[in-house]
Amino acid sequence: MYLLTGYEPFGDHDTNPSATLAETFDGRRVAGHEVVGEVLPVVFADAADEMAALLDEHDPDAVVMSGLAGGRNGVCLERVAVNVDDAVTVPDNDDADPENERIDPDGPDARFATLPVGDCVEALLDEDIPARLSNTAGTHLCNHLTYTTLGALDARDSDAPAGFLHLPYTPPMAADKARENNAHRGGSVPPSLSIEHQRRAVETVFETL
Ligand code: PCA
Repeated sequence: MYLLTGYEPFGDHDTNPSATLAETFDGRRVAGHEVVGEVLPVVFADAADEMAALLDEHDPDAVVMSGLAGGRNGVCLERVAVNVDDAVTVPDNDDADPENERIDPDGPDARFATLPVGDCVEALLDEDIPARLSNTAGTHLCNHLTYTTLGALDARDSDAPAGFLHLPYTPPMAADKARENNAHRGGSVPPSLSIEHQRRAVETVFETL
């Protein structure tokens, strides 16, 4: 089976497209594989344990993690996760606000996604979905989960490809931001991508595998 994770809302967001996608795909078959979709809490202290439980329960053939990265102008396939937690200015949903902390003091500085990220981007572009390979997943929970999940799969000798998909705002979220930014007075509006394009993006990544 293929595991797809998303996140609950966090920060000043009321929704998170990655949660919608995890719920949408849960129980469906894509590219001949059953998909289990799980919505994870945005809590640094729990992320690795929750993922370890999912890996133990499902022994997935692939792990596609997803999350919101407001401001990105397309779907981003993350190439790398670094050994740093820094919430910058957005504490997690338990109010944890790590600053420049190592995720694993004994771990490598970085781990590379094992998803074929370049092939996935090409497949997304072939579907006319705006996408690119990204060289930073930031230092918030999405990076943390990617780093710890790649380590957990390695420790299990798993050859399941794993990686992280960062998603832009949906159009309603971008409209909310535009209102906050006084767009009617010339303030900015962030980029967005419809949930249907985002859904198709996840499907395309699974099909590429
Ligand atoms: N995005 C955050 C954490 C949860 C989410 O959806 C991130 O990019 O780290």
